[in-house]
Formats: sequence, C-alpha cells, structure tokens
Amino acid sequence: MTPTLTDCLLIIDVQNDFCPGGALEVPTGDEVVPLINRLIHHFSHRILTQDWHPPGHLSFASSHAQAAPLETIELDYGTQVLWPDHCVQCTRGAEFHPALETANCELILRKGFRRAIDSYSAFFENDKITATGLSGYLRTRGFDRLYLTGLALDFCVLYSALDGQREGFTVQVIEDACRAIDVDGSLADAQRQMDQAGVTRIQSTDLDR
Ligand code: VGL
Ligand code: ZN
Repeated sequence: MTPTLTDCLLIIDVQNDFCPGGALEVPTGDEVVPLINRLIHHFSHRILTQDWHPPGHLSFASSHAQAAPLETIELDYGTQVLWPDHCVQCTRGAEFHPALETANCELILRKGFRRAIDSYSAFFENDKITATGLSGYLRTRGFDRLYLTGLALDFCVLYSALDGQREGFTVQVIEDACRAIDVDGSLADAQRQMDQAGVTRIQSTDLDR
C-alpha cells in the first residue's frame, strides 16, 4: 500500500520513560523503534506525541498520601490510574528514544501538561472535554486516515484511536509497531474496545500489499 497525501502516521509517546529501564517501562517498548523508523520513511506525513507532565502531576502516585502506583483514585473527572513519576518536562525520561528518527516529523504534540488533568489521548484530556487541538490541526491539513503506532497500546494508543475514530478519522492501529503495559487484562480489553469502535487493527506487513 502506498500511503496517500491524506494519510498520516501518528507516533505515540516513544519516550525513554516508556522503554526498558524507564520510570514507567512498557515491556520491550524499545523494540518498536526500528519498525517505526521504517514507517517514518514509508509515510509522507508523520506526527509525534510526547507525554509531558509538570512535577507533582496529579496522575503520579507520589502526589497522593499513601498511594501506590497502579492504584486508582477518583478525581473530578472520574477514575484515574496512579503512575510512577514519569515523563516529567525537560527530563531525560521525557525525551524521545534516542534512536527514533524524529527529524522529518511535522508536529510534536505535547499532552498531560495540566497538573490536574491526565491526558492519555492525543485528542482529548482524560476529562473528555479539554481538547488538545489535534483534530483541528489534522482536519485543516486535510488528513483523513490515521495510522497509529507507539506506546502504550492499552493506554495512550487506545485512547487516541478511539477519539480519532469518534472525531471522524479512519483509524488503523499498526499492532506490531506498538507494545502494551497489560495490567489486569488491559490489552485484551483494548483490542475489544477498538474492534467495537470500528478501529482497524493491522500488522505492518499489511502495508506492503
Ligand atoms: C501513558 C500511562 C501514563 C501512555 C502515559 O503513553 O500510554 N500511560 N501516561
Ligand atoms: Zn503520563
């Protein structure tokens, strides 16, 4: 498949903290880098997202007394999973994996920078109201089909895929270019939710046809 000018590759959160040795490591998260680099050269348009939290972010377990990572709490906007401190602005953990070829990507969309709201999705923060502006950007640029890759499949990739589809884009998730955290069956649940929403799950080899 030759990507058209209205196809866009979205590379979600391929950052040091989500790779082995990072603060919120996704098992084998770094393995997606060579494949995503190939996809970067295959597509004509590419966008990166970057999880970008201020110190003391409300999604950090350390911001709550007696809370441990992976516990959940109720915030104004609903249930929030608590995470280890990760992707703190201007730290090495927030930088992209050093081997990721970011140079010819057109936009870096940062998210999760409001202290009191987490943002898994590249389109809407976790309150489901606060927009990141990405829909407007993509529409204005004339993109209609989005190919999602990156970390983590069962959180930021999932939420971005569901919102992208809801916003009227055709969303395909390239599964072998993603890795999951997989807590409490979250990977199987993510796959079910994507299927229900009409998000297509493909393998990178499907693009060669
Ligand atoms: C993510 C948990 C917290 C992700 C970001 O990129 O999937 N997960 N922040
Ligand atoms: Zn985060």
